[in-house]
Amino acid sequence: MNIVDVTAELFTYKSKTVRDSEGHAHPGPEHDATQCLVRIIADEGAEGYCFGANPSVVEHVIKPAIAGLDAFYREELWQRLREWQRLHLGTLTDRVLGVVDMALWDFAGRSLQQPVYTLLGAFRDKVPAYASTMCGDDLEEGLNSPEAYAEFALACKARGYKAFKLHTMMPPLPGTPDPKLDVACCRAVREAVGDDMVLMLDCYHYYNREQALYIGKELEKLNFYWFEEPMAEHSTSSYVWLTQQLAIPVVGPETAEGKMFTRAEWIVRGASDISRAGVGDVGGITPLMKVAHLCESFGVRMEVHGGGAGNLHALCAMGIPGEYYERGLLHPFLNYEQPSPWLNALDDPMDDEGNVHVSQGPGLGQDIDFDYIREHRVRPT
Ligand code: XYH
Ligand code: MG
Repeated sequence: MNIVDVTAELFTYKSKTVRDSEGHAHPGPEHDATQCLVRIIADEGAEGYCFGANPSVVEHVIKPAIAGLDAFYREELWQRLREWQRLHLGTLTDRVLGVVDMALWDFAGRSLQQPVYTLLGAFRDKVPAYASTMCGDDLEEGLNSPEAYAEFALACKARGYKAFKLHTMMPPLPGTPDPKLDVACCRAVREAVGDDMVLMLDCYHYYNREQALYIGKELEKLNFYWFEEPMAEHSTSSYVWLTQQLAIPVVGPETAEGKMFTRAEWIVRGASDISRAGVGDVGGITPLMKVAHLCESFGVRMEVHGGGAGNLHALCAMGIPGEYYERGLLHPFLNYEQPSPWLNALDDPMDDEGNVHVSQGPGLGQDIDFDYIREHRVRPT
């Protein structure tokens, strides 16, 4: 089935999530936002979908690169786009590449009437989730103190989560970054939820080695399960040093560019105990499975970064499981159980036991509200 068109439909929706100057998400006033539906269309009418990217990169980079090629040849298409990234890095980011790759997986599943995780080679159909908080804030009643984190952790435990990851308070918040405040939040959560809840910390990303070591040692006293991204991930040697100093598993890289190549180097150098990757970091399901198989070959665990249908399908096809599904980002002010306006159902429904169930629908299994998208489409001027 040859690709005859790749389209990008931009549409508006109401959002209550805002970004701070560093790009971290927080609850905020309702405002107009846009989302993009990428559609891959083949010559026999079959289609595949994924949300993200933007009309310009689809029109000027993606479509010229893959139109006319066989939509089932995902490895050929992914390698071709990966090579195009070298001189299109400003537009063809790994996040955009991921959207195209996931649309191709969705295409295959819809064409064959199979969920993507079964095409990958199913291993399980549900995954334990951890509650992944938004970064801290200074909102009244928000995630603004150690006590607030403790209260929110109790609410997540009551919802059914068996694990809870703090993203703590960090710049541009006044008085941050503060290693002692990070530790105080972690201690308050541990004291509130007791010893049986699995806890992780994902703190400010640019501490120095001394600060990271201090936090890591305190987390060991609190029996935290992993310690994530405390320093700049471009300093691999700092992570090698930290990983050698700590008993608590160090997790990474999450945001360091370089796809499975970077993950391979981190494993060989012992820069972390648990590897990390998500469809947005490495360019889709295709490379995420390459990372999973790389980790399996080295006996290294890999935790998947971020939620969403693509990450969930990959998690359901891993022989060495990424242990958890990152469900979030959560905040006391936001109702995560409410699907996005363009979906009729959540991609990641969670039962009372804290397990997220992958869709049995074809492809990525997203229950897309095409009427909503049509009614809210941004007309090209
Ligand atoms: O730092 O705001 C951020 C990222 O968006 C972060 O929360 C990311 O999801 C993450 O670190 N997950 O583990
Ligand atoms: Mg992280």
